[in-house]
Amino acid sequence: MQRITITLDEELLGLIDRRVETQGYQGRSEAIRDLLRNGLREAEALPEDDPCVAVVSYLYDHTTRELPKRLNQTLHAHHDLTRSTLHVHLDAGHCLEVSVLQGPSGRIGELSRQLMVERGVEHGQVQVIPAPLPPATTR
Ligand code: NI
Repeated sequence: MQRITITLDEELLGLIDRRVETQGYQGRSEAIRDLLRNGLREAEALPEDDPCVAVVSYLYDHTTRELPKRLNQTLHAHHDLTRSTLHVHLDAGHCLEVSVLQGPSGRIGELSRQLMVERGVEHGQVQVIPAPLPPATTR
């Protein structure tokens, strides 16, 4: 095993500590390893050429400089993969977006990661569902 250093905000660390307590983990490292394994398994579930649809949801602070613009540009740059996006103005500063994507698993995974790792995105989640692509004439 190797030792690495990661930076987490207090809120996230609090959630991990609560998980350690309630789920009976030996410590933070074990809980984090478990979460990482689950996250990685989900991302690599399908072969990269397999067609799928994905539901990507992310909550963000829209006052983060340029963030709404960057998210929008990312979606436009992949317009062939994006089917629809729902935008909810949650409160004065936060927005929730739910994007439905469709395409080959590898490209869908790449696009969802790109959306979720933007600075200012606080919660990102993706659900990938195997599904055939629609016939070319209807796309
Ligand atoms: Ni909004």
